[in-house]
Amino acid sequence: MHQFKVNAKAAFDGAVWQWHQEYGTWARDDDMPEPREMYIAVFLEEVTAANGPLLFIPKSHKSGVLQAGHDLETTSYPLWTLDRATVTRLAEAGGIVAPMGPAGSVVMFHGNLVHASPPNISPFNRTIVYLSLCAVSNHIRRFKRAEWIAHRDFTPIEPLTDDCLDELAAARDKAPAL
Ligand SMILES: O=C(O)CCC(=O)C(=O)O
Repeated sequence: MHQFKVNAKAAFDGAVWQWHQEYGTWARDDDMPEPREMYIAVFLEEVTAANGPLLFIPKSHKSGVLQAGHDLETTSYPLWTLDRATVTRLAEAGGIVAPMGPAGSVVMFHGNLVHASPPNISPFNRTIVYLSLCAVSNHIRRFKRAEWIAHRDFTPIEPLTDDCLDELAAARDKAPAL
């Protein structure tokens, strides 16, 4: 896992994320060899049309790594962002969708999928946890960004059993009350 982050897009103040591809940043900043990265988003709060949902351009991941410019100003996080002509061309072909759902919903998407999100002008917070993952053999080769942004522990993730949360809850229930 190369990155684990919490994007708290706060009510009224949550800011824009410009159009970009995840792998565009991993390739250019961190020298990840192949676009074999996946992104997992876990909604900690309900995501609606009003509170700054993610916006996806369906099938845009099939276009490979698109030309991009390094945006250090308009986002709270340096990103390799796509120009308007590219976004227009892709959106005219594939449309734009916003994955929405209640807290606990999970979205998995390819590292080359073009996405963005608008500001959150609503009175409702929109917190999403993101995991950036890729095959261990494809780990980043350049260590330019801070370790807390681009993790360098390449230990494979071990899957737990399907009922691991039940086991945890049972252990907790058995523990003596303090
Ligand atoms: O959380 C958001 O609104 C956008 C996040 C995003 O695009 C990213 O983390 O790359």
